[in-house]
Amino acid sequence: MKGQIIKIESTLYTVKHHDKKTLCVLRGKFRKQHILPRVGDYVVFDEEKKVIEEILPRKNAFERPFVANIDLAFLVTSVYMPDLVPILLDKLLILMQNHQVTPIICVTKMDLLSKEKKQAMSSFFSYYQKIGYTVVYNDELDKIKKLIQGKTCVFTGQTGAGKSTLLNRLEPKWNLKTGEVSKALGRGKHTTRTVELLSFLGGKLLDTPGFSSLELSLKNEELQDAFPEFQKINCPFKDCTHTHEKECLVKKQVNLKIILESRYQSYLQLKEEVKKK
Ligand SMILES: Nc1nc2c(ncn2[C@@H]2O[C@H](COP(=O)(O)OP(=O)(O)OP(=O)(O)O)[C@@H](O)[C@H]2O)c(=O)[nH]1
Ligand SMILES: [Mg+2]
Ligand SMILES: [Zn+2]
Repeated sequence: MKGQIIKIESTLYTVKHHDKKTLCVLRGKFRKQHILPRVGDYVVFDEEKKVIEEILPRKNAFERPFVANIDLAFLVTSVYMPDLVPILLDKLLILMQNHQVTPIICVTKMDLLSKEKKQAMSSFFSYYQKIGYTVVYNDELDKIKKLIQGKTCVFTGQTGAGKSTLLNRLEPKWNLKTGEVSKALGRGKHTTRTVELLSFLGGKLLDTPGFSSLELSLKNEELQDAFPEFQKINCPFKDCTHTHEKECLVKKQVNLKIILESRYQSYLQLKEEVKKK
């Protein structure tokens, strides 16, 4: 029988087949082969013996959190407490694209900003919309529900950004634990620890303790593709790195504020990281 792993607790795997959940263990061969099933994995399992026999081919896989077969990632991005970190957002966008996951930028805590700051943030995020990303605000529940339908989705982002809070708003019965930011940050711990897929609107949702951008190991060529707004620009020098070149049109657009300064800074920082490797 085929099912999807929706939860892992030490050596126990919850496998879901239609609406039925079976608590399974692994067949010994997995440990020998050093392959471990992840949440999101589609598996063949023996319903009577309650053993997982086989892992089916994956669309994608992540190490932290340890998940597979993700379609959509909500990059939950807080504008205040915790503050916005543009490079973190840019890195997550690239990480998701590299794993064939569609990223959705989901903005939280706009209600905590003054009118001026709110305007500045809105224009920051409309830049991302302009270059082709989907942006939603965490009060746009209907829009978010439409995006989720039929997909396996993850909610990721800084600790305290409001992932669990948003999930609870989508489905109050989940009653996920949410944290006081100051405490959560002070302890340096996440409120969300276990990884579990929750069924919702024919889709599945995953509240995570945050994705690790450590998994982002880019090659130089990939970096050029990672910033869609740079790709359209034809610098006079064919292999322009958009760094030291005098005639660089990307730099020109940064100066003219057509390209967002923080996007260019992210690019430069990632370029340095690529070089170091
Ligand atoms: N004012 C305001 N507070 C919010 C909003 N979203 C979340 N919060 C608060 O922010 C705090 C942290 O929210 P959580 O949902 O626990 O954050 P999380 O992203 O799940 O954090 P971890 O599980 O630690 O990764 C809670 O006190 C929430 O009430 C928002 O849009 N506006
Ligand atoms: Mg949480
Ligand atoms: Zn250039």
